[in-house]
Amino acid sequence: MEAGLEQVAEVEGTTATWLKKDPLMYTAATRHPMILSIRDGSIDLSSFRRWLGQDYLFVRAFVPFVSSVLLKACRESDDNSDMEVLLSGLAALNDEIAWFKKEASKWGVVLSSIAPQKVNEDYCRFLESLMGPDVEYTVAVTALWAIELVYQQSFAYCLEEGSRTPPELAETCRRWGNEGFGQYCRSLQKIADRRLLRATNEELKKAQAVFFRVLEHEVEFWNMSRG
Ligand code: HMH
Repeated sequence: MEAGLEQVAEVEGTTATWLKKDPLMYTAATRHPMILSIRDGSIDLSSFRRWLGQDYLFVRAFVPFVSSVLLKACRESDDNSDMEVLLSGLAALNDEIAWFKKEASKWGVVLSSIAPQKVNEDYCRFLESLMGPDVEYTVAVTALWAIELVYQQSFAYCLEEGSRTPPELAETCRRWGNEGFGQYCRSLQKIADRRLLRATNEELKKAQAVFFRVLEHEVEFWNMSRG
C-alpha cells in the first residue's frame, strides 16, 4: 500500500494527489460563483471594482512573499534553474502593479483610498507567516504554486470556448489565463513536486496543510470580493 502510493506520487507528482484528495475544495476555489459570474457575463461590476482594489493590496503584499521564496531558492535549492523561474515571476509582478494602476483608473477605483478588508488582511498575514527563515523552501514554493494556480485555473476558465465574459473584463482574464502564465504555473508545480519527493514526512505534512489553507483563503477572497 505504502509502496503503491509512492509510485503514484512519482508518476504524477505529490501535488496531483492533493488535487484529487479534495476535489470539492479545489473546485470551490477555481469555480467560485464570482468566476462563474464573470464567465457568464452576469457579474456585478461593483464586485469587480471591489476585487480590483483589494487584489491590488494583496499583490503588494505578495511581492515580498515571492521575494522570500526567491531568496530561499538561492540558498536552499538543489537546482539552479529554480531561481530563474522565480525571478520571472517576480518581474511579472512589476508589470502587474502597473497594470492594476491603469485598470483602476479605467474603472474609477482610487487605489490610494482603499483599506484592506479583514479577509485580505488575514490572507496577507498568512503570507507573512510563510516568509520567515523557519519555513522551508519546499513549503514556501508549494504555497506560491497554489496561489498562482487558483488564479490561472479560474481566469483561464473565463476565456474558454463558450464563455460569455464581458469584453471589458477579458484583459483581466488574460492576465492570469494566458498560456505563458499557465507555463509558469506548471514550472512552479514541477519545482514543488521535485522538492516534495525528497521532503521529510514533517515537511510533506506542512506543505499539504499550507496547500489546503491557500485554497481556503482564495475562497474567502472571492467571497469578500463578491460582497
Ligand atoms: C487573492 N490570489 C489572489 N490574488 C492574486 N493576484 C493571485 C492569487 C495570483 O497572483
